[in-house]
Amino acid sequence: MGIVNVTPDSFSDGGRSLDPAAARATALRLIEEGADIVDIGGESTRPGAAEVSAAEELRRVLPLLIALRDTGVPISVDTSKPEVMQAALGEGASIINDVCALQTPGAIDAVARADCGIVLMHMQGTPRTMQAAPHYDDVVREVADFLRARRDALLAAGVAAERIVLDPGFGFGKTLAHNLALLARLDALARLGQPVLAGLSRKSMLGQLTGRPVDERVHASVAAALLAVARGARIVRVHDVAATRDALRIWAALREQDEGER
Ligand code: HH2
Repeated sequence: MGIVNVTPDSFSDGGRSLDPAAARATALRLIEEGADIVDIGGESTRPGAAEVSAAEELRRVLPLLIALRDTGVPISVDTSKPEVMQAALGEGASIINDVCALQTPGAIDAVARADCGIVLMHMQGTPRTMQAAPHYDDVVREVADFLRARRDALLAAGVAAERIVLDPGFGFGKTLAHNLALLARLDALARLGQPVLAGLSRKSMLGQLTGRPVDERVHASVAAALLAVARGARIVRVHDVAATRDALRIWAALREQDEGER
């Protein structure tokens, strides 16, 4: 899943794709590099980011969604607002990616009757407050319990299980230790029975581990994506599609070799 943030303030690529032509060029490059899904975001979720109205989010997201329709690549829209979900689905979005796991009133209704995929992500707190003092007694169990409950709420609303993807929400109300525990035990989330999505690309945990600024975290991001897939992630949300695909190709070739020898 390649990321295009149509925002002035995203932590790694903010401001780069605000212009519609630049956004389209970025998305087409990601598709060319091998993205199977393009995820469009119109509101930054970084800690302390400014809130954006639904009208402004739609003004940012819809033109790019429409411009990418003829590529045939599934488009995901990263939003927590039911109005944006509904409008995006009306314009052909295939997936709704919600960092609030459809907890906003009206969000489940906005997606339930569409035929879209749904990404449910875990976050402790809100983007404004989430990094203040994240606390868990057992982060893996608590994240798994939350995602299971949200999945069950969707099933109860009539959403087919095949439509639901779960995401631990790396960096969303988590310390480095919490993020590492979740990455190490991604298999526990995969055992809930839904595909798992991992979003680690360029995140601050990689900066904490390498000492590198956000624009120098490509290698760390590729390593993290690879490890996430090796531990059960089925979708990786990344800024650097070509580098990630290359790494995954090598991993897949080795896995086939291992299986052939067994
Ligand atoms: N991370 C970000 C945004 N959306 N969605 C899912 N499902 N999983 C994630 O880990 C995730 C997400 C944050 O990264 P980015 O989009 O690069 O930055 P910003 O939120 O500042 O636009």
